[in-house]
Amino acid sequence: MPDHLRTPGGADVPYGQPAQHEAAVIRTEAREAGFSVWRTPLQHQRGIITPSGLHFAVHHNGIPDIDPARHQLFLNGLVEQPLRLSWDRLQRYPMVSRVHFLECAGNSAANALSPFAMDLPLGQLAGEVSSSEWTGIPLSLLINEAQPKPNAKWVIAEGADAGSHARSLPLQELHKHGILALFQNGERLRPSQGYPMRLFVPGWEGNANVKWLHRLEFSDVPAHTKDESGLYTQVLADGRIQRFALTMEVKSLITRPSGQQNMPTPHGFFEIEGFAWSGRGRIVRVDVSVDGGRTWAAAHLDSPVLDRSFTRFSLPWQWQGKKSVLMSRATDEHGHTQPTRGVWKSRYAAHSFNHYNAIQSWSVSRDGRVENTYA
Ligand SMILES: Nc1nc2c(c(=O)[nH]1)N[C@H]1C(S)=C(S)[C@@H](COP(=O)(O)O)O[C@H]1N2
Ligand SMILES: [Mo]
Repeated sequence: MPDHLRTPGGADVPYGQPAQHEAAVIRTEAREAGFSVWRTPLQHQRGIITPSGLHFAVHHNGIPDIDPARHQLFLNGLVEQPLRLSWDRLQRYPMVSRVHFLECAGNSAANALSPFAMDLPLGQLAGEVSSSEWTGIPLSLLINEAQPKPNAKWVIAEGADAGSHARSLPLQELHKHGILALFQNGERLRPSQGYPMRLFVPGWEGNANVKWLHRLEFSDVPAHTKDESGLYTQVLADGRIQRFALTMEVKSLITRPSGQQNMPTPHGFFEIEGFAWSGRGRIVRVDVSVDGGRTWAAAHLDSPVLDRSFTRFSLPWQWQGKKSVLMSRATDEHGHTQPTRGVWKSRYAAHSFNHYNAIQSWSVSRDGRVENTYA
C-alpha cells in the first residue's frame, strides 16, 4: 500500500494550482521583433478549453497594471451619444458566453518562412492559438446606445497599454459579432489576456482583439495605425498588400503524436488526436493521412462541434514501426479547406508569414521519433 493510502494528505490552497508533477506543462516565451510572445503547449492540451494560465499571449509593450475601479471605456467620435463606462456600470448589461479560439495572425510563422522544417515541439511551432469560454457584453448593445452617425463606418479600438495598441475595424461586422469580454473561463480576464476588459471578435486575427480596451472611436475612415500596417498585413505573390483581411482561415494540427515526441513501445495501436478550427464557422470534416498525403481517412469529430472554436478530432492507427508521414486537413461548413504548404507559399510573397494555414506534416521515423517536416 502506498503511503498516501495510510496517512491523511496535505492541505489545499485558496487558489488551486496544477499538480507539482506537471511542472513541465508551461508556456514558452520568445522575443519576436522586440516584443514577447508566449506560446500554448498544445501538445499537452486534451480538451477544447485552454487552461487560462496556458493561454498564448502577445504583448507589444508589456502588461499594464490597471486598477479596474479606475478603468473607463469610452465610445466617442462619430456618435450621437458619447459613452463613458465604468466596470460597475458595465455589470448592469446582459452578457453572453461563447467558446471560441483565438489565433495570432503570425501563428506558424516558422513554417511559413523557414526553408527547412524546424525541429520543434508543437507548442513552439504553432502555439499562438488557444481556446476559451469568453463572457461579456455583445458590442451591439453598447454601439446602439452610442448611436453611430450615418457616416460612421469604422471603429478604432484602442488599448490602454504603453504603445496604445490600436486597430481600425469595420463597424458593421463589429456590431454583428463583437463582444466586450470581461470574463475568461468563468473568472475575470487574466492580466495577460487584457484585464479588466478586451475586445473579442470570434474568428478574427488575434491582433484585432484589442486587450486592456479603453476606447472605441467611431470614424468614417480607417486610422491606418502602426498595428495594421507592416507586421499585420499579408503581402501577396504579385507584391500587392492584402489589408483588413481579418478572418483566420480553416486550420488543423495533430497534437498527438507531434514534434519531438516518441511513439510508445511496443508497436501497435495509437490514437491520433488533434484540433481543427475555422474563423468562418464550424468544422465539418477532418481528413488524416499516415502516408504523406497519398491516402486519407475521415477522422472522428468529437462533440461539441462549435462555431469558430477548437474541434477535437481523432483517428485510430496501427503503427508497425514503419517510417510514416502524418497529416491532417480540415474543412469548414463553407467548403474551405487547408492548402498544402506549396500552394500556400505560391499565394504570398516569400517573406509573407501571416495567416499561415497550410497542412502540418509530422514524420515518424522507424525508431518512433516524431519531427516537423515539409511533405
Ligand atoms: N492592447 C493590446 N492588445 C493586443 C496586443 C497588444 O500588444 N496590446 N497584442 C495583440 C496580438 S498581436 C494578439 S495575437 C492578441 C493575443 O491575445 P492574447 O495575448 O490574449 O492571447 O492580442 C492582441 N491585442
Ligand atoms: Mo498577434
